Amino acid sequence: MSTVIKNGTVVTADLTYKADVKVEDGTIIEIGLGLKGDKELDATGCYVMPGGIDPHTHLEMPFMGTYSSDDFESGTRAALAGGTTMVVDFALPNPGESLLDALKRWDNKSTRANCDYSFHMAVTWWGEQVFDDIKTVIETRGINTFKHFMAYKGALMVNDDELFASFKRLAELGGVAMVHAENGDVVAELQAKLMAEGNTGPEAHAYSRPPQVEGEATNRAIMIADMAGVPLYVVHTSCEDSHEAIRRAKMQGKRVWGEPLIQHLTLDESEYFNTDWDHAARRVMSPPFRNKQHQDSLWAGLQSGSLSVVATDHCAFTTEQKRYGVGDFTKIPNGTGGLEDRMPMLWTYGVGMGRLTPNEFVAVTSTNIAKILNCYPKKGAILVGADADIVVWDPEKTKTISADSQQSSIDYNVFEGKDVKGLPRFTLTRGQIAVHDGEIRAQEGHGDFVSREPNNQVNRALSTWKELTAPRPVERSGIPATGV
Ligand code: DUC
Ligand code: ZN
Ligand code: ZN
Ligand code: ZN
Repeated sequence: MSTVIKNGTVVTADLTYKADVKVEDGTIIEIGLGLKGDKELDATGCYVMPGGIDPHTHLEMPFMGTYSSDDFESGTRAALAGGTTMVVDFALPNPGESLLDALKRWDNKSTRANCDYSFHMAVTWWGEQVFDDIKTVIETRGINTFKHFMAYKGALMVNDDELFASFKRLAELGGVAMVHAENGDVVAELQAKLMAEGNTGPEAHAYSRPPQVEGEATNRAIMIADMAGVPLYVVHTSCEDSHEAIRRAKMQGKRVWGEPLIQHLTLDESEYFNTDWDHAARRVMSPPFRNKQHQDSLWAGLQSGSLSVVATDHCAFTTEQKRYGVGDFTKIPNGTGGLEDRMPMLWTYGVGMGRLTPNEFVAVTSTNIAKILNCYPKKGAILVGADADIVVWDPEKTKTISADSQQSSIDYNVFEGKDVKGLPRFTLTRGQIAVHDGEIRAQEGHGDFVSREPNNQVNRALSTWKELTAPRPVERSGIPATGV
């Protein structure tokens, strides 16, 4: 049974052209004009684009004494509703736990996914077991990206010696290092000080994580990655301080990428000064929302190419869960949602406001990350042979974002009341229609795991520092006698 997407305009990261797209058995089999098929989808007036890839989600994540509320079923349903056809979640080992055991838990949760997915492996502790497991994960589990938390002291955080050890191991095996870059020691001290001074409300969360803690950690991670010779992906780049470090590293020829979130691009710190406690607490995430200058920096980074990918860090907690932190902001579960809204919000505030071209939109929502993850052109492309993960995007379709009509299982939406223009007419996951004009036809369990091989050719940091200073003992003729 073939399906032809007819009369649309194909938009990829580098081309825009009129063509029909023919799909069969989950893949794109033909692109051209006047194609015929068993079934036709009308794309008149629409852009036919690679489905979005959100490389940063936390579905059913055990965190801060609870679990994030969207699981692989509701999370991927929300993704599809907004035109995203692949998510990448983080598998988190407990302290002392083998990476492979942690992955088994994520395998079990993900069987309910409505769209394709992959995992990043988190390195939350260090030891011989982890050293060995990294090789097994890369060679047998189709995972080549490894995340390190430089914050969450006493929980997920790893120290510099552990970072360096892990980065060197990844460099050797063709992996990519990822970091949550915030200085966890400084955050912990600021949190204690704020609490002692009676600053217990959600606004104190933002005071405890200023841009400097992110800028410092980003710089540190870049330098450690350079010494290890590993490429580095900095998740949730929220401010100029971190962006500046990434920009400079790129200029120096280092393979470093930055990932702003749609929340940081479109929501600012004034949300924390709302007098309603719930309103502010629902927006507590790390890093916190920033001021307008930082937002301008992130948009400029997407325009110039110094920032590469727009993600969500989707980690949704209900109002009831957020209230665990009444009287102590450090106990408010960190995280916000965004899976359903990333594409429409970025289109509206990016393309709609003249900040991004449609091609740049495709690059930062899909193609760039598919290349970094090494699953391009299976994903992130409209090409013959690629998976038919396609969004037929209607640039005239509008809605007002509201928790009342969202797929996510939580009781609010941080974008509540925002008007968006640009929404999916159809979302196809491996050729299957999951969304048609707002009607959701997602199929639980349809999602497959996307295996990603290490890319030893591409995944090399470009710094030559190591070769220039390779340790070589200096030969000397006059060696003084020991002793005096
Ligand atoms: N930040 C969040 O806000 N939530 C999940 C983890 C993280 O780093
Ligand atoms: Zn993080
Ligand atoms: Zn995260
Ligand atoms: Zn229709």
